[in-house]
Amino acid sequence: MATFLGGRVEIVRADITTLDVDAIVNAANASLLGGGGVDGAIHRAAGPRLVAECRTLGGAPPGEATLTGGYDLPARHVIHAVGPIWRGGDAGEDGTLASAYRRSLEVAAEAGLASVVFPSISTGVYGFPKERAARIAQATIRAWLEAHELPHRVILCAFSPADRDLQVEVAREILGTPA
Ligand code: AR6
Repeated sequence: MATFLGGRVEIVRADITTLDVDAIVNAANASLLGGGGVDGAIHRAAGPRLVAECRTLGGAPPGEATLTGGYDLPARHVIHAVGPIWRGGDAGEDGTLASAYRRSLEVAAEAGLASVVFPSISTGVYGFPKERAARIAQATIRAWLEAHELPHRVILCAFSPADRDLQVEVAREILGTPA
């Protein structure tokens, strides 16, 4: 585990569905009705009551984030963030990805949540380049934390050791040296 920004940001390698926090962020699609990747894993672990709640939401556009319960997950809530599909980089993907992180943090703060975990949104099925995504994620989180008290703790959850090393490398470059 690496921590930085005064201990408010951590980088861990884990299956996000196992983490006991106030909210895990889901890399959802615009239907908010589930899919593959981390979305599929979260829905499997949360049980059928999650998709039942999601059906009441009516979907969300890319860059948005929506709060639901966590049901059978150890996490109390799920924040469903819709990232951009990578189309080569000239279709506003960077701004949409930053918005997905920022809106997730806004939703968490509005709900009074202290601890939030993010997967690397859009870097799987949606094809966003991983290093570029890590820079956007970390810069957006830093800017948010500089201006807001909540959440107290933000965790970047990498699914593979290589993804974890990449996040630590990016943190070293742009945010100062992680412990
Ligand atoms: N824990 C943590 N991270 C994970 C896990 C897990 N259990 N499983 C995968 N990842 P992706 P996207 C990582 O494809 O690119 C779905 O079908 C994975 O290694 O899950 O935003 C949705 O319904 C990668 O780094 O999401 C959408 O249609 C990251 O999570 C679409 O995929 C994101 O990969 C969204 O695509």
